[in-house]
Amino acid sequence: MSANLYEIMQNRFGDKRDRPAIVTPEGGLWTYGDLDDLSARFAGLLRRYGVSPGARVVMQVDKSVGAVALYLGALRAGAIFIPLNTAYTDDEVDYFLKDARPQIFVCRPEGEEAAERLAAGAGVPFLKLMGTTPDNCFWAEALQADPDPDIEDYEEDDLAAILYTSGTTGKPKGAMLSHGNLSSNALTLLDYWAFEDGDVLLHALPVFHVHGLFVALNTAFLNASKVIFLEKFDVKLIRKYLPESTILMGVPTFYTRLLAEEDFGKEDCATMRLFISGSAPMTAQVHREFEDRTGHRILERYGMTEAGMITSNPYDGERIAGTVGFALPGVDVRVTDEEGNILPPGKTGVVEALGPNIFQGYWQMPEKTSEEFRDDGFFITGDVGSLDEEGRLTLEGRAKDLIISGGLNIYPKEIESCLDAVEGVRESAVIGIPDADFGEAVVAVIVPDGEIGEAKLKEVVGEKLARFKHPKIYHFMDELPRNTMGKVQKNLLRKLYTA
Ligand code: MLC
Ligand code: AMP
Repeated sequence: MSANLYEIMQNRFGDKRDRPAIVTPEGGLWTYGDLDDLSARFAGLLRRYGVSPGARVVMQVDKSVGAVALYLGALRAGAIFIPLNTAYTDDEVDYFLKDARPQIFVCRPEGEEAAERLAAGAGVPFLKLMGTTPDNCFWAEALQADPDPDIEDYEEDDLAAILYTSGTTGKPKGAMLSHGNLSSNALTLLDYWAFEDGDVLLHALPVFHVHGLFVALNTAFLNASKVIFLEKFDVKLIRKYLPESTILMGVPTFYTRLLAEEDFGKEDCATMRLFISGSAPMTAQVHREFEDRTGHRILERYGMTEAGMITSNPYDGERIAGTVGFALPGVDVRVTDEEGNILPPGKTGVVEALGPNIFQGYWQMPEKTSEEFRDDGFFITGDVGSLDEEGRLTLEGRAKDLIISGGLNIYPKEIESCLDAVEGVRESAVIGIPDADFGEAVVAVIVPDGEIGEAKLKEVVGEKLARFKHPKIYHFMDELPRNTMGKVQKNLLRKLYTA
């Protein structure tokens, strides 16, 4: 059998084609048969536009069933699917298009003008527009196209997707994920989280990241589950649909926002089997309060763009707040010191992982790739933590300078480079401070060099960087605190501005 993820899915939902695959609050219903048909039409269309195996398909569109079917169509055609956050600015998209060199770029209708310029500049042969309904767009074109049932015959190592992730230095890197990476991880999670017939997934995450696309959708489709598909997280809609669902996957902000509803509690969760949290740390207090209010203990797991899911609290065993659980079956996790020596239980160091889930390297960056792997194949995650005697992992920080806000990664270096280039800024430091809603909030500390005001900084940042990366607060200082090595002491800044 082919290792193409789509073929594995099709084999699992093949005799359940009448089952609902996706339902929407607007009354939309797509069965597994409908989704199979629509993805075959997208596959045919992609092939018609010259998407041969290994060609890239970049998609930057709002969440919709069309977007999901395009993802599945790309898998079928053997394309490398590259979803982009809709918050990315033209500058950011320009970089991704030039780096990925796709055969086709599918974008939102509102972005047509800029997209035409960007696609032309990057030499992208085809630009297509896709909205959130099948009217008058690439989705409509797919509906009129003939279905192409062929599924590219692939090996496990063949690429399925590239997901861009920013870095502590320089430009974003494209993490290459293979069909085997995605299928092994999703099949493991199905088992580990005890998916069962009749499970209904409430889906409110974006579909351009590992969490919403691969963890949530791949597991649901492999289980032939119904997905209640919300355009985005909306606490009212979540409460409306929880009583029809059995599983929710979310970032910690989902849970703090639910808890902020005074009357949220057991009644909302009567049909629920499992609440899963990840992408950012969840505090023990939120864990406790959620359990007190609903009777459900949230299952926290840990993952990464480059690795999919790495560890998880157990389904049946004890779920401990503050730990991210055990290495998933088939995955090895260890903790090492700076030289790469393996540390014993209880000692804190960098978390490393090895397994069929670990990515194939960064797109066209062999040197960056080799920097992040040990000689024996372990991937250096950049997260800091410790294992206990039983093998439970507790994350204690990050070796990388990274802020996680509402489950989205923000690399301070990227914002600092943008701010430092503004006339009137001598230098800047960007830090994350605790935030009740987003977990961490971005704060910029500016050392002026002449006249510079917040308005100008906001204008420049607004042009260059996606909105979620924008500093929520600007502070001005005469000088940044530095240690004897000349390194900015961000811990001091965090203490100062948290206070
Ligand atoms: C939105 N904003 C954010 C933000 N999301 N700012 C910082 N961090 C975020 N995550 C901005 C908006 O642009 C807006 O700006 C303002 O904050 C308020 O927006 P909102 O309406 O309150 O936000 P909302 O649309 O409700 O989104 C919040 C959210 C969303 C938490 C629901 O960000 C979300 O769905 N996050 C999940 C991200 C995710 O999927 N992460 C997984 C990555 S994979 P303004 O200026 O207009 O007011 C991964 C691996 C793993 O990490 O382990 O899973
Ligand atoms: P990304 O690069 O967007 O895939 O984000 C991955 C990062 O999110 C990891 O390297 C961790 O730092 C963080 N992360 C994911 N899950 C958790 C979790 N449960 N607790 C703490 N941090 C997490």
